[in-house]
Amino acid sequence: QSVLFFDSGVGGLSVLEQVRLQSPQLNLHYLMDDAAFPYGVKHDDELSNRVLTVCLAAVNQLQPDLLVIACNTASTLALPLLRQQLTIPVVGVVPAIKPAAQLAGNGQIGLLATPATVTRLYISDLIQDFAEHCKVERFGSAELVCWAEHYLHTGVAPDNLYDHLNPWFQQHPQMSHVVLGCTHFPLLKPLMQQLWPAIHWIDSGAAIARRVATLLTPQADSTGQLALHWTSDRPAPAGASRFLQRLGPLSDSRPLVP
Ligand code: DGN
Repeated sequence: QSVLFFDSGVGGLSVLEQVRLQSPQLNLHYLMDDAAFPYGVKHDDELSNRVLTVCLAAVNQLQPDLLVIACNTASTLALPLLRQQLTIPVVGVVPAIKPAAQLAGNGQIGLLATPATVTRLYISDLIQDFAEHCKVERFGSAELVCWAEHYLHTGVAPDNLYDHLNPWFQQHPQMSHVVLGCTHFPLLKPLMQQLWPAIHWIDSGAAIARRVATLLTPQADSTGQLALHWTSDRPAPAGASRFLQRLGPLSDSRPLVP
């Protein structure tokens, strides 16, 4: 049985990694829409159309049993539309505000996501439903997405990250838990933990892996293949290839034209 993971760039790899750890026998396809990267600054209509077009084409070509939209920006916008159009189950990633609010009690939590995600109505609803008892500070960053992309290629200077985020932490010294509401950001977690050791960082990767495990049961003799696809006419994305090859050999690596 196979799962297709979808994101604009390398971010969804943070979710794929958790699924691989939990269900090593599943066959995993990773698709990055690098031709339309980044998603976090696009208008809603343009983004919904793009996500729908690419996902329908990819499901048609790869025939997965399950689609994981491993992108908060796309999930908080296009999940209902995708579920209408597809017959396979679609799992989305939304910021882990509920668990963070449970852990923080009456305290203060931060939401770090793309500029598009932090302004979504979906987020206000999540906060109203699950985090009314605590204060939620939002920070939308397109820069962090780009740094996460670079992180897999060349590394990132910790100073850049520090200068970008530290004013926010200084403004909100009570903030104890920060939700990584963009799948790119857990890739930077080792660096963030070093820079702000007192903060608890919370993402949705492990929860998505548990959800996937409840929906699919891999065949006992499956070896768990890994494949990489991208939508541009550029060569195979080096950072994503390296990341996946740490998890196992790649059985397939080729562009997918929507
Ligand atoms: N990884 C995406 C997310 O979780 O929102 C953001 C990607 C982007 O293109 N900005």
